[in-house]
Amino acid sequence: MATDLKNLSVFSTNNLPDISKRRFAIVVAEWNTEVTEALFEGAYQTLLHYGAAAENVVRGNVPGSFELSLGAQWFAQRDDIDAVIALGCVIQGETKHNDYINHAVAQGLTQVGIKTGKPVIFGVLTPNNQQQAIDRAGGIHGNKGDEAAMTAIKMLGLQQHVY
Ligand code: DLZ
Repeated sequence: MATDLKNLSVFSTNNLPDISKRRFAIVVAEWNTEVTEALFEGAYQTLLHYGAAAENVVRGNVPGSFELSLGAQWFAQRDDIDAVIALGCVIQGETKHNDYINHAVAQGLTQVGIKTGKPVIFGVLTPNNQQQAIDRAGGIHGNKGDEAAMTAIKMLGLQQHVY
């Protein structure tokens, strides 16, 4: 028997919240800047497109993706920041460094979100090569920076619904 949804309080992420007064931090890794700058541009323009005020978006660079977690934490701890978007690109090399960095930053960002109770978005590309990265930073597979910003907006909507 199908569940009767009429009396259920359902939050759909199709209902985007008003973000005109919300404050965002975008943390950007400086490795593979051709890619991370495109991710930043996508994230920033998406926030503006959906109503964020330019003065409510701050940016902080970190040396590499491994440093995204701490950079994200410093912003997320600020009372005046509602959501953090972390952007990086870790390209697979001859060694396993990428695995270590990817796992560390995924876990680190997860912890920052849980610890601060704020949306902390994983906008890190983990491609096998440069072309795969370019394809996902404004290329044939879209721009994952846009998606990261949309995810932040949707999580703020859910947070508003829950609280
Ligand atoms: C060391 C390193 C390497 C080899 N590759 C990348 C990469 O592809 N993408 C990236 O964002 N960062 C890389 N890094 C730097 C590390 O993230 C980190 O900055 C250093 O290990 C110092 O902690």
